[in-house]
Formats: sequence, C-alpha cells, structure tokens
Amino acid sequence: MKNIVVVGTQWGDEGKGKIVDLVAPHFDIVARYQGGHNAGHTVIVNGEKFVLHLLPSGIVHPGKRCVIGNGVVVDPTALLAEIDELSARGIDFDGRLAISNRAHIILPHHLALERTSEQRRGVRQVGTTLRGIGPAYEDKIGRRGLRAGDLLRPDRLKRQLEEIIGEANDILRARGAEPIALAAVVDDLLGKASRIAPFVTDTALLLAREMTAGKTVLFEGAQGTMLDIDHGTYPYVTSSSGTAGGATVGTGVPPTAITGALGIMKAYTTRVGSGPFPTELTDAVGERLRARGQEYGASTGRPRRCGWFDGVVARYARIINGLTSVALMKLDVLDDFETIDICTAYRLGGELVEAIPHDAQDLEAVEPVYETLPGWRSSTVGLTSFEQLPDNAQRYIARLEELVGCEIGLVSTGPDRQDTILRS
Ligand code: 2SA
Ligand code: MG
Repeated sequence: MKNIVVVGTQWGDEGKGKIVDLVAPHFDIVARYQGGHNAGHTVIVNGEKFVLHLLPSGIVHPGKRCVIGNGVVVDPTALLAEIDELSARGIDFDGRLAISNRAHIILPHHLALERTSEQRRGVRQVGTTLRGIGPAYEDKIGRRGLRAGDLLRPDRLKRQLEEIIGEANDILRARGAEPIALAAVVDDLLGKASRIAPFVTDTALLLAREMTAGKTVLFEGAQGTMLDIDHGTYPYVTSSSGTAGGATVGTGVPPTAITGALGIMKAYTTRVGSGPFPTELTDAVGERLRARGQEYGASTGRPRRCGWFDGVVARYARIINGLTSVALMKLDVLDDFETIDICTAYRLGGELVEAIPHDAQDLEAVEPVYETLPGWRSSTVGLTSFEQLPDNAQRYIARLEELVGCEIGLVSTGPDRQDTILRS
C-alpha cells in the first residue's frame, strides 16, 4: 500500500490515534485533512500517553514529516499550546511540520457564535466540542474566512479582521451576546502569526513533490463516518468531511493517488454529543462498557454514550469509504460479557431496513435487530496472535467481517503498540 487513508467508521474515538501511530513507520508523511482541535487522538508510546488534538499523530515519530492540510481548521492558540507541550516533552518540530496556507483559522468570534447557536437550538443542540469548529467552516464556505496564508501578510490582517469580526459582532449583538473586542484579537493574532508563519506553506505542492519523489503519505482522518457533514447523522455531525473522500479535497492530493482505505472500528459502539444512536445502552450494560473501555472524551472529558456493535453503520462505512481493510479495536473490553449482541439490521415502523435512514428522526425511531453471540469470558488483553484468541472471540470477529463485508486485518487487544494482532 502506498498512500492510505485511515478513517473512523463509527462516531469517532474508534482508536485512530493508536493505528496511525502503529503504521506510521511505513510511511514518510502523515497528513491531517479535516477537523481541528476537536479531535482527540490518544497514542501510548512506551507507557507514555500523548493526546494529539490538531497535530497529526505521526508527530510522535522522530523523523516523520507532518502536514496539516487545507481542509483543517487551525486555532492558533491551540496549535501553539500543543507545539509547546510536545516540545517540552522532547518532540522536535524542526523542519517536520507544514501547515497549508489555505487552511482556515479559528478566531474568537467562532467560539462565541457557537455558544449562542448551541443555546438557541435548546434540546436539539448538537453537543459540539465548543471549539469553534462549525462556525470556522461556516466562514470558509461563506467566503469570508481568514486563512493561514493571511498570517504571512500582517499588514493586511487588521483590515481583514475588521471585516470578519464586524459582521460576526452584528450577529452576536442581535443574539444579545457580548461582541468581540477587535483590537485584542488583532494584537493576539499578530503575536502568534510570527510564530506560526515558518510552518505555513503550499502543502498540496509539497505533497505532490514528495510523492513524485517516491515518498508515501498516510492520511489521518478525524471524527468518524457517522459524523461526516454529508454522510453522517445530519444535523448531529461535525462540519467537515471525515470520510475517505475528504482526504483528497482536504489536502489537494488527487483521488487516483490514494491506494487504500483502512477503517478503524471499535468492537462495540460509542458516541459523544447528541443525536441518534440506535444501539445505545442506557442501562448497566452500557455503564459496564463505559467503565471497562474508559469511554470519556479525550478533548473535553465528556462521558461517551455506549452500545453494542452496529453492523448497519459498519457496512455503510465500508461502502462510503471503500474500505480495503479494517482494524478492530478494543476487543478486550468485551472480555467478561456473558453474551454479546450485534445489530444486523433495523426495524422502522414494522419494516426491516438494512440501510441508514437519511432522516435523523427516523434513525432515532429505528429499533435494532440483534443477534446474540456467546461471550468468551477470558482475558484477551495483550494477545498478539489470532490463534491465541478464544474460539468465541474468533467467531465474533468472523461474524463482524461477514456483516461489514471486509476483512479484519488487525485486532487491537490493549492501548499499547504491542497489544496488537496482525493477521496475514
Ligand atoms: P464539533 O465540535 O462541531 O466537531 O462537534 C460536532 C459533533 O461532532 C462530535 N465530535 C466528536 N466525537 C467524538 N470524538 C471527538 N473528539 C474528541 C475525542 C471529543 C471529546 O476524541 O474524544 O473530547 O469530547 C469529536 N469531535 C467532535 C461532537 O461530539 C458533536 O457530536
Ligand atoms: Mg477521539
């Protein structure tokens, strides 16, 4: 595989960070293509925990180059804080990080606008990470955004900010919220621009040049298929394209250059934030999954909603992303369940449906159809070969492969790099 994209097949938090970290040695460059510091990618290296938000997980690998593509939204404060934190922990950035001059910048008014729009939605709120992600993409699509390349032109910055923030303040005032003080934003951004500028470049050309020279790229998706702005559970989604297709638009690399898509799939399902979640378990079983799987948001610390594996979602993810292989994560979390349910289809108004309804209210109303498999009641933690897995665990995996329609080439049995079964 030359250039592959790693995507979340559920609602995020499938374990992309671990897999990107694991396969990074086989690639020259790791590139993020969407989202921003709403992501929380946890990587454990020699027992040391790193949580990456905006930076590609490849940054913890000495020598790998990392790209923040044009499809990403960059919060200057979060970026510098992450760079400073990782630098203090011994990670070297020299010549290793490139940020697209076309990536959009998250500004203070984005956070303020997001707070007011979530409030206005009331019970229908999205449950966002409140990082300003959605409003930053709104400004991008609305053609008034500030881009990383603009940080290279401090002389124009004040006028640009005047326009952008002036418009946002009109909305904030109309919503009864405090307007943003322009002067403070200008000062703050000018200060940060000089630190960020050395990283800013034309990353599409950089990638093209490197790929022509035979270098390989790993595209690191954030969030998941069901949170994709187009293909997810709209409107309960994030504002970017986390599916495989996003990798091309979000980096400027042509689709023909991407040779594979690795889907990251948790052995059960979680979701953080609101919106439909057919297999959600609000009972003691869900609690048990949350406790065993330590299911809390890596960026916000919010408890994640937990439920059984949803085969309808997984199959859809295989189709939308053209998965060529699947990594099954957190199998060990299921170790002591007596029985394990798998959702194979939904029932909606008495009818059997095998596709995901486009309408969130319909998806809210579906009833999962379950198949119950026997558990294995023994520890799989840290196992490294498929044959070591209990028979019932092997059967569970075989059934998931059948439902998803794709081979499971990797099984994760713990958070560390070594806790991994590589098949074939
Ligand atoms: P946003 O902030 O606009 O992207 O929120 C929109 C929806 O997308 C969900 N979302 C996420 N879901 C899972 N994991 C994410 N990253 C962090 C993590 C989240 C955290 O890895 O744990 O720490 O809470 C992530 N980012 C966005 C979000 O919950 C909304 O449903
Ligand atoms: Mg996460």
